[in-house]
Amino acid sequence: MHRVTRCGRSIFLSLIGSSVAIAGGPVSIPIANPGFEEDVVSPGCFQALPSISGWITYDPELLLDGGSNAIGGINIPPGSVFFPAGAPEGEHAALIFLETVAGLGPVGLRQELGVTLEPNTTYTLTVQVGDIASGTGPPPCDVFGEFDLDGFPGYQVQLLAGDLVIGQDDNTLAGVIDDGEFGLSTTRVCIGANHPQLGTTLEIRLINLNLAETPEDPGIEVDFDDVQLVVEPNLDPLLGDIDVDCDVDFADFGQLTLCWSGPAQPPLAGCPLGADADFDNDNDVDLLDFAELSRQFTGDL
Ligand SMILES: [Ca+2]
Ligand SMILES: [Ca+2]
Ligand SMILES: [Ca+2]
Ligand SMILES: [Ca+2]
Repeated sequence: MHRVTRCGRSIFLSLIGSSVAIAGGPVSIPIANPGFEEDVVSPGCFQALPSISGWITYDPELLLDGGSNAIGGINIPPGSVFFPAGAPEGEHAALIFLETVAGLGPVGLRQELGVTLEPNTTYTLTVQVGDIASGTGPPPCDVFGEFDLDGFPGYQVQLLAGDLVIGQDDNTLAGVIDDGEFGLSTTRVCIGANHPQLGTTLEIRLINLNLAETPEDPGIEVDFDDVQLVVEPNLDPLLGDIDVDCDVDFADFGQLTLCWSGPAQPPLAGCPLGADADFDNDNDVDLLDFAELSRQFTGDL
């Protein structure tokens, strides 16, 4: 459950040796080669590449061989047999093509960003994810004949901080996009005041899950384009979120218990981390505040 929290405070992003203040609005985090336009491919063609500019290959099972199993680029003009609507952004997209290693593990692209995870922010990662259609490219890339690219092997789009996945789209577009279509993947991550990965470096991963399909629909390729990451301060307090982690769950009830104080006691004595559990602002934490917290509960029962 990602709901936006906190009131207007200036937040500073460390950006590759400099700082950029974001006092209110969203700010785009720089990404190298975000639309995969830097590696030029002939119009309408696709091409295996040893590497993709700005990105690092993620291949934990060592499945890539540069031929039958490869990363690369694809040039997608409108009317392309592979994606009739053309590229979502520019002319090119990245591809991860795994023809002979189905089911043996994921392969992807990753990029470490020059920024660290900041408190009281929401990150929104968007990526165009493509399910390529079968077809034969135009000359000079028609020498390979027709590729059977029916089906879809699944994907993940991940945002990491310090090597830990803090948010991801785990294949939600599978069954939504069809052969020959791109769809927009959106991952929103609300970061509270005390997230354990604060200060660690952000990273994006784009993954072909390489799930085994059928001989008729082998599902060997996923395409990616137009990667964008936006960060914005959490502006509105989420009532009941005492521990400021962007939800109201049992941890917040635990905090409320610690903050419990009757009228005879100093208000809010014992509250940790400056937590505010006096939701009705009557200078105590009692059953009325407990009832308010119950109304705001967003966690899983
Ligand atoms: Ca592009
Ligand atoms: Ca396909
Ligand atoms: Ca909470
Ligand atoms: Ca109260």
